[in-house]
Amino acid sequence: MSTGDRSYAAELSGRVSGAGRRFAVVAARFNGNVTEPLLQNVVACLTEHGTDAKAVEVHRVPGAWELPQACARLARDKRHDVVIALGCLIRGETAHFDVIAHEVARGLGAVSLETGVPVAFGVLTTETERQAVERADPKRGNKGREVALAALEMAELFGRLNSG
Ligand code: RBF
Repeated sequence: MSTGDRSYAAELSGRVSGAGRRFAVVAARFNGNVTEPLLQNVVACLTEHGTDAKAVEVHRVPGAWELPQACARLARDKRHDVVIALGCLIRGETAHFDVIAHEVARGLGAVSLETGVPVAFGVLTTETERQAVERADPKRGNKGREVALAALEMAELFGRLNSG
């Protein structure tokens, strides 16, 4: 596994089921050469694990800054088991990188805690574009697959907890 021992992907892959689950995916258009492969691999992983393709709702926002806003709107509706946020911030190219990255992470966490709907965090923060492209690449970092597996696990956990 290219993501190393710290990753949960190998443990979860093929062992979590998306059957009957509903997901919303919000992808930032900014750095689309990174976020589009992330999106494709999220959708592929969800459907490979039994999620109906029609139960995966995809939305796009201009940039990472808008992710918490759109995720909050979707999570409040309570129509999805998990909301998945996808974006890419590159330090070398982004003025105020630390401020934006921190605010996006804080905002997405707040959405989940305030709505009770899990939000999966698929926002890459890298030093260079090359690192970001590598992490999104299905043959290398495959972070899209990783975030989808986290979403599947959280859907199962909350499904169990919500049904008492
Ligand atoms: N959005 C991203 O998703 N990734 C970025 O690296 C990024 N860098 C930005 C750098 C600057 C200086 C500005 C002004 C915006 C950037 N954005 C980026 C877009 C941001 O998330 C948002 O879409 C816009 O600021 C409009 O609200």
